[in-house]
Amino acid sequence: MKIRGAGRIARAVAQGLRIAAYNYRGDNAEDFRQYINGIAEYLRSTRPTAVSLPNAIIFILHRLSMALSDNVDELKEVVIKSANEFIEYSKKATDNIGVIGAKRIEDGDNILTHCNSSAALSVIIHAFKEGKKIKVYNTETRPKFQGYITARKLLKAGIKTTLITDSAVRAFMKKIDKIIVGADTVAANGAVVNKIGTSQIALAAKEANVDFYVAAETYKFSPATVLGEYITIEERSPKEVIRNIEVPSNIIIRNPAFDVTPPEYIDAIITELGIIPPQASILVLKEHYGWAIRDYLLKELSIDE
Ligand code: RI2
Repeated sequence: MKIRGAGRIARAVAQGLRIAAYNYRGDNAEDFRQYINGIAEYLRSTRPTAVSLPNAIIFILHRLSMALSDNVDELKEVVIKSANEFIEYSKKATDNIGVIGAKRIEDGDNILTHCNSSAALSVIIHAFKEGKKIKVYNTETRPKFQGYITARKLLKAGIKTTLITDSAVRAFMKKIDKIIVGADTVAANGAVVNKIGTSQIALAAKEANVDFYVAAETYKFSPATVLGEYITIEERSPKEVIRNIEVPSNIIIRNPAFDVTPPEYIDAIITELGIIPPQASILVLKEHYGWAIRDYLLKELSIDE
């Protein structure tokens, strides 16, 4: 939790593999491949929900598997270069989402956002920089209160911001013109996994006929879901929920960190390549992750190419 935000987590993982490759001191290519795969597995195990994390890993490992060289220095270079490429792409994608998404924001809009998403903030801040007079309502986002980070960033950008409790969302819905949230994972059917509470906001938005947008880079789309894999929702410590409150010792506390918003509740997904209806997620996956879907399939069926 020291590194928050699905995009930032993915870049941190790419950086981790880059450091690992740089620090490798052996001269055996097979040993190097095993060492990188081991570190990739360890990094993969750190957080279960955001697909940006395994997507950063498979991007780099795929390049490594395509490199036929037996020279360790050359293989190290492949890992370092592809990690750099991923990090650069990721930063640019967040910016591009801002440029594209800002077109959907109108002068005078009241926007609601939840948690702390760089992609969603990119849209809001771009629209504001274009001169659109917007106001933002943002949720506290229990239990980790990432909404305070969002409020600070919005205020720093000069945007008028009102912080509300998560449970106040429906009470404020009449004031809201648009909702923009980020994503940790987008499934093949267009369902979006994001910080807990997102699906309730989407439900309230649907009822009030308020547009609900998701800002997500294409590496937040999950190739494994094409093959029927479920997305694991991270369940975190009850201590995050109770903090300093006295509770009975036999109380049961649940603390899922994310929830699933079905595609019917989402008006559009803003990606760095354009705005798509959630139902078109499968096309993004087939076009940009065809190779990954194939790799997963070959591994699952234990087929040698
Ligand atoms: P960006 C965050 O989860 C939030 O759920 C946020 O909406 C999502 O990642 C996307 O954030 P966490 O990783 O990549 O903080 O848009 O648990 O910054």
